[in-house]
Amino acid sequence: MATRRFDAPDDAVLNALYEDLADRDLQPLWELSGLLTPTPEARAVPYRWRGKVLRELGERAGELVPVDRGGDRRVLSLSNPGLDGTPRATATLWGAVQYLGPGETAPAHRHTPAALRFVLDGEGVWTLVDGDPLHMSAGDLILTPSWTWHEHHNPGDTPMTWFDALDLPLVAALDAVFFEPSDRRETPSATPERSASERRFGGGPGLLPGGTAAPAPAHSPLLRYRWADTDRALGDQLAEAGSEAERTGHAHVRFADPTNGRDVMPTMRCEMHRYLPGHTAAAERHTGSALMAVFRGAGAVELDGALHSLSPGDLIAIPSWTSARLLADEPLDLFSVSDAPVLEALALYRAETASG
Ligand code: 1HN
Repeated sequence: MATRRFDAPDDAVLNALYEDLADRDLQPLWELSGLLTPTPEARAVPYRWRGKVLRELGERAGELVPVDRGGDRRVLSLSNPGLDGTPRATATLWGAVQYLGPGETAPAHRHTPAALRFVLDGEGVWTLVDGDPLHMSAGDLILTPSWTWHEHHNPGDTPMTWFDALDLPLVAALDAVFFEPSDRRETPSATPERSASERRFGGGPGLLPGGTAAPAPAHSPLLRYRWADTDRALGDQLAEAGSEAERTGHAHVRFADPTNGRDVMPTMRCEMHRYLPGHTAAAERHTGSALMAVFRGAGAVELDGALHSLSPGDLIAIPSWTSARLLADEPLDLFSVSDAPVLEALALYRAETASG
């Protein structure tokens, strides 16, 4: 096909076109660059927040700032240095530490962004999810899915700090944030050792309630995943002669909806990893971003070639397409949360393992 030929236009005439385009809120694509990058170019940077610093600053906030300021939560939000001072850990994930002192309550509210808590240390706080009291103890994962009422109570005499992750930046980008505070102010009257959600859906391996199933929610009906179970699953993988975990020194589990094996919530995948010293798991990169929380052990993570040492309580942001490799000096237990279910649902998930 013949291509039309153009005489070089007069600068003034061309500039007039550009001004008219701008006046009418239009932009010529031929003047735009950097839109279609060969590979993802995340603005968030790979980053580590030190557990020791997070704990100390949480305690100071606990002494100085009442829990009712700022959405009824005493939360220190991770602000990725690549994201212009916004309180986002990555483009899609919010990460934070929350501090609740003895006798304090963070009152009930609900919002469309989904949240989860991973307990790094201590115990004693009860989170009520739609009124169901869930005890929080070290190594537990607690879900507060989208639009569920949730509140935190610390009836004990020791403060508690935990890791919060939310899909808030993603939900905000989709302009789908709704929030509602509750005017109910009650302390739980009974706190059974096992929550209602565990009594129904955590009855034992492979056991689900019989009868006609109620309409399935979009999230896991099991709201607490206990450390004793996670720990046993990781240990069993490593102990099984000839298993991939035993051969590589890297065990991992994915927290799943027990009724269908899907991720715990539509927007977030949760996993627990155990790396043994000398493990042979390769560096990996994938689309979508992740946050990691160091539960126990010591080692380092290499993110796009830069080494960050790891100690308990450290939080790490891994932006999309960042190459990550773990090194363990002693058995290293890492919790991770990512937006992988979103990338998978949209057929945008890609992963690469470094060779050699
Ligand atoms: C929130 O509701 C909680 O309920 C924690 O514990 C962190 C960060 C941003 C927005 C809402 C909670 C949060 C949050």
